[in-house]
Amino acid sequence: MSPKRTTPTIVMTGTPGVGKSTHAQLLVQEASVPLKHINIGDLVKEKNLYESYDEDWQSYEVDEDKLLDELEPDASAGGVILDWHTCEIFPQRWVDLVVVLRCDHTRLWERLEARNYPLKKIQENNEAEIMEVVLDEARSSYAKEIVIELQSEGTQDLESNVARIVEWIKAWQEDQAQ
Ligand code: DAT
Repeated sequence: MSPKRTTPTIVMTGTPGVGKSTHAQLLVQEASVPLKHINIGDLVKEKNLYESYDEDWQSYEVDEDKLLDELEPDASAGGVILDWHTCEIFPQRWVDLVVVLRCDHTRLWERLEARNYPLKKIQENNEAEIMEVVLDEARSSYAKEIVIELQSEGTQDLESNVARIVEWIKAWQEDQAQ
């Protein structure tokens, strides 16, 4: 049996550029419990949790075993937001909520252009968003009750999404306390 957490582990996922980090940062500020935001991309670079780097795609080939070992203590204890563009790697026993952020693909294209991504990387991500790749992955990896899909077009969405997650955390904690 998994240990009982007193604060949840939340996976914040979605195609690059949908707003995961922006949501996670605001959630850390707004939540009534302490939450640690773990940006997996940054962690992978910081702790050398990769096997190689692809110049063409400007992306790291992650060493998944090393990454999971690194995350285990925090993620199993709870009180963390795991922010990454993929989610199926995280074991179900860690995860209390999966938030899949979505964004209109033309808006996403602009956000990724602003990051100076190579064109093929913008195209690949744009297509992935249209095809709902991350949403499908979340739905096939976790119980459907814990997967929520939220739009992330602008600041109104951001604020209402974060408020909704804050309320979800309170309800989750009440449930756990029973
Ligand atoms: P991700 O972490 O999913 O790669 P991000 O949080 O870095 O994405 O956001 C990419 C850019 O888009 C950044 O400039 C903030 C902006 N953005 C994303 N979602 C937004 C939202 N709901 N409201 C306003 N800006 C948003």
